[in-house]
Amino acid sequence: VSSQQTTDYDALIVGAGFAGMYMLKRLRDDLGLRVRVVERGEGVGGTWYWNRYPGARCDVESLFYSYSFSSELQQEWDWTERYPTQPEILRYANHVADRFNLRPDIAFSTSVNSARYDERQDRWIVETDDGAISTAQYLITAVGCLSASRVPDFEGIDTFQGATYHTGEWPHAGVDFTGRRVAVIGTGSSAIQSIPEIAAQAAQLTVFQRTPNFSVPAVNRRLDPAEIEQTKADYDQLRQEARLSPSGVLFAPPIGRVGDLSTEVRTGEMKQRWENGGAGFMSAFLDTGVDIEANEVVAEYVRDRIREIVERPEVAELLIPRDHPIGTKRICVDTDYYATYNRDNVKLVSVRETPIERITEQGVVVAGETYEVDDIVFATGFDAMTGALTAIDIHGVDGIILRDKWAAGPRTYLGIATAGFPNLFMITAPGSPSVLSNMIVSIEQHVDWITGHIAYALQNGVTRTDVDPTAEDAWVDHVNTAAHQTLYPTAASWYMGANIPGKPRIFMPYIGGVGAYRNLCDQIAEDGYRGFLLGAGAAPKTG
Ligand code: NA7
Repeated sequence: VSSQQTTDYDALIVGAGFAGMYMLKRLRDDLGLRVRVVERGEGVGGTWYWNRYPGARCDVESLFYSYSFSSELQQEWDWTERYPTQPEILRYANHVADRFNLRPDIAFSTSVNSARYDERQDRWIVETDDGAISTAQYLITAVGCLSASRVPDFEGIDTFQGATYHTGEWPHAGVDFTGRRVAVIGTGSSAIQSIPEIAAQAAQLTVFQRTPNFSVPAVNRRLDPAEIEQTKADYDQLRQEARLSPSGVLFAPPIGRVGDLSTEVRTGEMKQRWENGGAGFMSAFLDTGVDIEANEVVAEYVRDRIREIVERPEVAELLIPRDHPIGTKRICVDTDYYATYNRDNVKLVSVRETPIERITEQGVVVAGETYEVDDIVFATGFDAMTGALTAIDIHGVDGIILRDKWAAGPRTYLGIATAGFPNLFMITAPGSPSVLSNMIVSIEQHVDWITGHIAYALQNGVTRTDVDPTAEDAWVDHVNTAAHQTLYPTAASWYMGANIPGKPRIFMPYIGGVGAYRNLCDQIAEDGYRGFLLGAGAAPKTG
């Protein structure tokens, strides 16, 4: 450290996606702090910067998958489609960066290698991959929940002669699959969005499916100007309702418990929601997430639609999900996914009983048979929620490293802070409801709350804020108890860490809902940040 020129900040933020950008704005413009953002990409946008695969689109409606903090911003921006495409969301992120003059405070193409808490100074010492060292009183991670992309270590993967892609690290120039034989491995949300588009272009598409997923139609469309105008007129109220809702999205409310409703009423409700499109299908009934029989009624409705859409019965049977209750893996929202299997150039290979053996120069080997392809698309997901955090060497007090502290599963207080790592705030960490919600609603809540916490510390001479381990234990228990009152932990999902071999199986997000969570966080703030150990001592270094 001594030989290096160091730069001192009040706060250093990791990541310039929607969380990092808004965090920068609040700390810089509202608290007047000296803030630096470090971003590994060449531009802003986070998830929407990296995930440029064909068909990439948000599953939350555009009018609500957007910031609410600025009335001018939400009034002046015009979304074009019900569900925004990746390019449109990225344009929006860039617009926000320009409009609020965020770029001068972001170091692009730079990654954080390590962060070490200096207990004498109550400051973080942060080392980036350009060799620079910075110090900051506060370290705030805005690294995203699905940002550490993962390709399984298939044997022979390096011998493949064709091109390989991961959906989460898609080339910026795009990929032209015209005339090519393409393999897609995986059938999660990214695969379900890209498969119809790749199939329309490629000579031949082979999909390797381990676990079938439930998907509902998006029923995407151009937005009607009158609809945009109406929403804009009502924005203040609608945003507030979204903030206090369970998921940050304004779905039509459930009509009752499955068991209390006649078959006719249930089917009518599901049909209407299916035809309307989107994830609101999952909110038809009160008990789908907690009662397996109720869940089966909804699951069976979707299975029937798959049987209806897919012409070849043996293919339909392979596509029908039976391994997990519907909704316990994030529901996929698609455009023509199931119908794509009616195309002559699309083949579905189940790798459930016979896993992918290896990859050779020519292609993918399953049950002794080689599927020859020119390109392989890995739609194999992410080391979700913890991967991007544990990739950084974060050293807290007494030499503890975050990765080691979380070896048996992540532990946080409110999904925002973790004991032994003072002055570290994590936006949408495990233990927060974020990934079960409209991300932007959760991000704004976290950022506002962290801003309030830092303002409180500044006003009260607090230089060090750590989590009381007792409060953390209680929160971890609460998150766990809440999850186990539902069907969610029964699925081998990335919420459970189940997609990464060896990762502890713990339900990571908080299932209590964003509205209830917000109220709880507000109450904790009002109680003087109950559950935090607030200390004064070391003198602030900047100023
Ligand atoms: P997901 O949802 O984690 O999907 C990854 C897919 O890759 C899933 O179908 C996996 O099957 C499959 N996979 C992973 N490893 C293998 C191996 N070894 N062999 C075969 N198949 C494999 O990631 P996405 O990018 O699609 O979506 C992530 C989130 O982004 C999504 O939930 C939305 O919130 C947005 P598995 O189910 O594990 O058997």
